Amino acid sequence: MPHRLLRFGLSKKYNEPRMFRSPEQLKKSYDVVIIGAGGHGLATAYYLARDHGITNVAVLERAYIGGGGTGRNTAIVRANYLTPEGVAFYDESVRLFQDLSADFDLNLFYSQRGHFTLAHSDASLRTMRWRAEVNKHLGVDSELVDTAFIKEKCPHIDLSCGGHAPVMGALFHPPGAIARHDAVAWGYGRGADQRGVEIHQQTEVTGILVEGDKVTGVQTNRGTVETSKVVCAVAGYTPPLLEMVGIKTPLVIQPLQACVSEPLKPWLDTIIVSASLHLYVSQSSRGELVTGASLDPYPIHSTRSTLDFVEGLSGHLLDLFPFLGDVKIMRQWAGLSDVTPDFSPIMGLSPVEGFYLDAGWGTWGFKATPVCGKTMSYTVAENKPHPLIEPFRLSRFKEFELVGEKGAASVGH
Ligand code: PYC
Repeated sequence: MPHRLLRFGLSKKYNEPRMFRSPEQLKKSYDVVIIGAGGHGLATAYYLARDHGITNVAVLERAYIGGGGTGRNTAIVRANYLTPEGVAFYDESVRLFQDLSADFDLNLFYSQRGHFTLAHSDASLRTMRWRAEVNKHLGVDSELVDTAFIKEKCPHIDLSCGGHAPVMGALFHPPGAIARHDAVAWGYGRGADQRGVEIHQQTEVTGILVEGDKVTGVQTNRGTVETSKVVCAVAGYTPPLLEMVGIKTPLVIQPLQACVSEPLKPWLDTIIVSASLHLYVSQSSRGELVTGASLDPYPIHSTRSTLDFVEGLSGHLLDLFPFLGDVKIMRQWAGLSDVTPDFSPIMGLSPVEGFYLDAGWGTWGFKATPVCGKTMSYTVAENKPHPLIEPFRLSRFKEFELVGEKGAASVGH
């Protein structure tokens, strides 16, 4: 149990300290400026300070900590990807997640549940078998399971799926987990702050200064700072920042919607995903069903959620769990996903010296948070790509070296 709980929960002597400071002014210069105080930006700052001793770092956030993709996802953690590059990368993330509550001394409600990706057709069974084999080859625990096994682990499921798309089997990934997403950002933020990193909220980047082809500073609505290293970690807000430095990428921004139900008594221990039904669902530690669907099928910069989405999603949820008919949806929202053509991220160095990219997260930014922090901090400190992210370099698009990961998407986007 985190010691803080005992110290601050049981004694009047201690006031709970603030998670991080809010410095009043920007300094004249920083060794590194990170744009975006979501999980990725804060994790990069944390590991820069903790592992590389680089603490003269500012994290700039136009709104508030964790208010973008970090607070808008469905908090699923897994490593059962399709490509060897993706499996190795997300496996490291799962490993880091497993120790994070202890690292932070903060309860992230990390809960290992087991992750089922249901197959409703021969074609999808074939993909699940393929993923299971790649996973096992790389030491990741995944296997193809039959319907009896699914029913044993998730007794409430209707495997006939309303009679129109019977479940034929599944990819089962025991390490699949959920976590409290906001707390991940707070933990990284607090840890970075404690090591001297400055977090500046409500600080919008309005320009990036480049001389020759080198970064020299950042302009903000609160003044200009000098720096020779800038990390761009803003997910759905990436394209306007890239325009400031003249970098072109094939990113497209699409909304991804999700919702939660009213709290229910615990009944769903596992994470259930169906690509054919465009659905993923888990039950949080508060009892809410946390569920979502595919990307909205059009590029638009909006975080509004729609009635269409809840209607479609509820129909599919009822196909698998018909007894949920009277359950109320309490909240719904959308996040902005920066989607690449091969569904792998864009990470590492860029054509502008000192400008580092952490982008292209599409629908799996949350689960990559710790490994992004680890690999981006290494890349910035050493000015060379960490081996785990080398395949995700921007130049792969012109080199025709794509890392096709779409087959590992939870749902059919
Ligand atoms: O890839 O696990 C996933 C996921 C869930 C929600 C969005 N993506």
